This record gives sequence, structure tokens and C-alpha cells, in this order.
Amino acid sequence: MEAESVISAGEAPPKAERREPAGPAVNEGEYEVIHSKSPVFYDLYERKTELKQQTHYCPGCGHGVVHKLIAEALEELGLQDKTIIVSPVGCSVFAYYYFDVGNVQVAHGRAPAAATGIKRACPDKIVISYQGDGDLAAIGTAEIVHAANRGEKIAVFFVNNAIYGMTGGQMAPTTLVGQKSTTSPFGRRPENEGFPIHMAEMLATLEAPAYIERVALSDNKNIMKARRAIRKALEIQKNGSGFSFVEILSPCPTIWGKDPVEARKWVLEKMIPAFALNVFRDRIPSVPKIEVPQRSVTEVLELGAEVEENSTSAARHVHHFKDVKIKIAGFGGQGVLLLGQLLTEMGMRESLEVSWLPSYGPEMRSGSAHCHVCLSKDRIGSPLVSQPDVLIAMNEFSLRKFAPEVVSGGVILYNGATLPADFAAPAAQVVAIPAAEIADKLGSTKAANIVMLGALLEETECLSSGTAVTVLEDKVKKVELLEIDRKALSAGRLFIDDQAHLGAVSQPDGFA
Ligand SMILES: Cc1ncc(C[n+]2csc(CCOP(=O)(O)OP(=O)(O)O)c2C)c(N)n1
Ligand code: SF4
Repeated sequence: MEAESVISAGEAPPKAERREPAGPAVNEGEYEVIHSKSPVFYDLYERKTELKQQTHYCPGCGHGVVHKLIAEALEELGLQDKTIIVSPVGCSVFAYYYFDVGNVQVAHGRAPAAATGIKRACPDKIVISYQGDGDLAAIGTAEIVHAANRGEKIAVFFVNNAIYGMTGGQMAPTTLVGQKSTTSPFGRRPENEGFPIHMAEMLATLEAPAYIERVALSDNKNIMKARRAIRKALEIQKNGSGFSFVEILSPCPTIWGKDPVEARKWVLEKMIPAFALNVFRDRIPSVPKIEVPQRSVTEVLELGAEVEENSTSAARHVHHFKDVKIKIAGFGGQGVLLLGQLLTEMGMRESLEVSWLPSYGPEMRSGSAHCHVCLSKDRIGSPLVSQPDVLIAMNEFSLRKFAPEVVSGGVILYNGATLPADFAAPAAQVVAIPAAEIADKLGSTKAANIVMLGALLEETECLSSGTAVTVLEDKVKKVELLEIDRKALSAGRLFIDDQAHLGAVSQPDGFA
């Protein structure tokens, strides 16, 4: 982009525009016209295959102007080296071609979510979410509303040109009533397409945002206001004050079928009356602090000693494996997901890398549910378990469905007195455990999952039963239930032990 200076000959340049004259000396009191671009832009746009001197924006496009205003504000505030711009899909998808700052290009509508993550991970950085109206007000509505509602300390620059530019002119949520687009060829009709969405006003209903303003690129005066608004949003972030949102009414001459001058006029005469220019919010949000109960020093020391003791005994367990992948499946209500969580909690306490991935239907009870659990000495690449070493099948349906996935030499623990007669066992160790029956006799059928946990620990020795007890003690608050769970854990272990003595299952030797 050739950013052209606004200084004319004979006129004193404002401070930000003062440059050493590059050309021949001029007479005192005279100034030469300076053409330059902010150092926040690359000198040459190397990522472009051709025309490395200029952007891909159409003549008169608002994106070019907004880019210039952002670059100048970053330069003036000395923020270039701290800035990360997140640009999603739309005509500005290649913003990273131009800005010599940190850049992240994200999926359509997702910039506020990505910006949230970046800002929280790097609070010292200046994070900008740069979005069009199709991106921010259509596919990305949820992201912007929730980022604003959380008061994320980011600056959002919302380029509203009332149309989908990149894809050739479909109706946007901000398309004006009566405005023609390829998907509203007779003009937007509120009775069919609804009214234009006023994002600035909508976000101003939320408590958290610090600054919300709508500006326009209709004429030089308004462009200067836009410049101030963009700078202010960045200053707010620099000061750590909160969420800023600047909506910029922008021309899109190409899709509107106008020349650049007519397009600016259209912003002035049509867009501004429909989208009032205003400062909708300008205050530092007051965020109430919720007190977290403080433990006394004695309590902390006691707790620390207990944790230390538990973690030392948990760490003592020898893991005979590099990693173990477990799938647990059954009906909702059988404690399938909870069993997975207990295993991951145990793994963490034994200093393993862990992951837990649940998968369940919409029903709270009796729908099918399963979860994937990984325990590993190394970092886990994917939490998905498609070839489990161990399957815990809490019902026949799950046994039949997932048994074929189990690796050769793996283990299948089935919650049932016997295996179904026609079940063709794969090349794995299959053990039927009447877990529900055992749990029932102990006082609660619900503890069948803990019987299976005991069986798993005894059969595979993947984790220590001591860790299981400490985890249960921490998680189960009802004394009677905890007692049943302790017995269920022991019962599961004993069952496998007895089977081993009878020669029905192999001796536990852990995983290779
Ligand atoms: C998931 C997904 N859905 C749809 C698209 C197609 N698409 C690309 S850009 C765009 C709209 C962009 O409009 P806007 O955000 O207003 O930006 P402009 O091009 O006008 O600057 C759409 C729908 C896409 N790339 N990805
Ligand atoms: S189509 Fe519109 S928004 Fe896209 S670059 Fe051209 S003028 Fe800009």
C-alpha cells in the first residue's frame, strides 16, 4: 500500500508526519509533500507473488485505510514489536502480508476466540482482532459476544461494509434495508431477511466492555475521528483496561458498483443514517472480585504433608509401560465417564501424562456413552483411542461394538457373569466379571464401575490401588458410599486374583 501523506506544500506537518525531506533542499518555511508508509508495514510485500509494492485491496476500499490507521497508531504508541494481529476470513484474510507484527490467520469468525487465547497466554502483548461484518456479525456472532461479555483485554476493529466482499456480494447481517446484494436481489426486506444488526449497540448492553465506538470512513473529518478511535482502543489495551470495540463504516466500491468517491458518499448518505456514529461506552469496567476462601497456615501445612505423603506413595508405583490406551463403554448412568476421570486423576497423581475424551449421546440415562483414556510416560499426541490396549465393556452392546478394536494381546474386561454364547473373542485376554452383581451385594449397583476399576488394576497393574483409594477418598464425600467403593475396589481385585489362581486369566505382568 502506498500510504500518501496528508501534508501539503507550505503547511506545517503534524508531529506524527514530520519526516526529513528526502529530495532537494526546500526554502525555509516550505514543506515538501512526503509519500511514505509506516514502518509497521513491510517495505515490500514479499508474500505476494507479484505487485509486491501494493496491497490486493480494490481502489477506495476501506480495508486499506483502516490498515493505515492501525499501522500509524501502533507506530505512534511504540507497540509494533508487541503486537499480534488476528485476521480471519474475508477480503482482509491476507492482512499478514502487510503488517510487520506478529500475525495469526484464523478460521472464519473465530478471531475473538483465538485472540482470547493469545492474550491470556501472553498478557503483555497487544492483541488485535480484525474482522469484517460477514465474519464478526454472521458466522462469528457467538465469539464476539462472549469475548466482549468476558471483557477480554483485546482490541476489535470491525470493518463494516454492509456486504460480503470476498465472496462477491452476498447479504451480510449489516446490509441496509432495501440494499441489493446477490442474495437479496430486490433489496433487503426486513419481513424476510430481518433488520440490519447493530453490533456496537448490541455489545454496549453488556457490562464488561471498556470502550465501544462507531466511526466512518466517509470523509477526511470522519477518517480523523476513526484514527483517534483506533488509537484510543490500542491505548486502552496498553493500559490494561479492558475490551475495546471500534466499528468502522467502510466503503466497498467494487461490490457496491460505485467508484471510490461515490462509495465514500454512500457511506455518508446511506450508512451513517442507518448506523449512528457514537461513543457507546467509555469507562473502565468495575469487575467485582469474588473472594476465594483462604486456608489458615496450619491447614495449608497439614494439607501439604498429606498431599506429599500420597504423592510419594503414588510415585512409588512402577509403570511397566510406555503408554496405555483404555476405552470404557456402556450406558449412561453406569459411571463410564466417571471411571475414565478417576483413571486420569490417578495417572496425574502418579506423574503420568493423561487425557480423557468423553463421547456420549444427549440422554442423561441409558443412552450409550464411552470415553477414551490415555496414560503415558510421554506427551500424548491425540486423546482419541481407536485401538485400545484395554476395553472395559459395561454392557453387551459395548462389548460387541468395541471388542474388534482391541489390539492383539490386549485386555477386555466385561461386566457380566459370562460372555455371550456367540461372542467371538478377538486375540485378547477376555475376562467376564459379574461387577453389577458384586456391587449390588455390596449395597449399590452404581459401584459396578469401581469393581471394574479394581479388576483393571489387578489385571494390568497400570496404576496403583493405593492411588485409587486416595482419589476415591478425595472425590466421594458421602461416608457410606465411600465405604461401598472401597469394598467394590477390593472385590474387583480379589475376583481377578481368584481367577488367576484358577488359571482362568493370566498372571498380571503389566504392559510391555
Ligand atoms: C467456514 C466458512 N464459511 C464460509 C466461507 C466463505 N466466506 C469467505 S469470506 C466470507 C464473507 C466475508 O465477508 P466479510 O466478513 O464482511 O468481509 P469482507 O470480505 O467484506 O471484507 C465468506 C462467507 C469460508 N471461507 N469459511
Ligand atoms: S471487494 Fe470490497 S472489501 Fe473486498 S477488497 Fe474490494 S473493495 Fe475492499
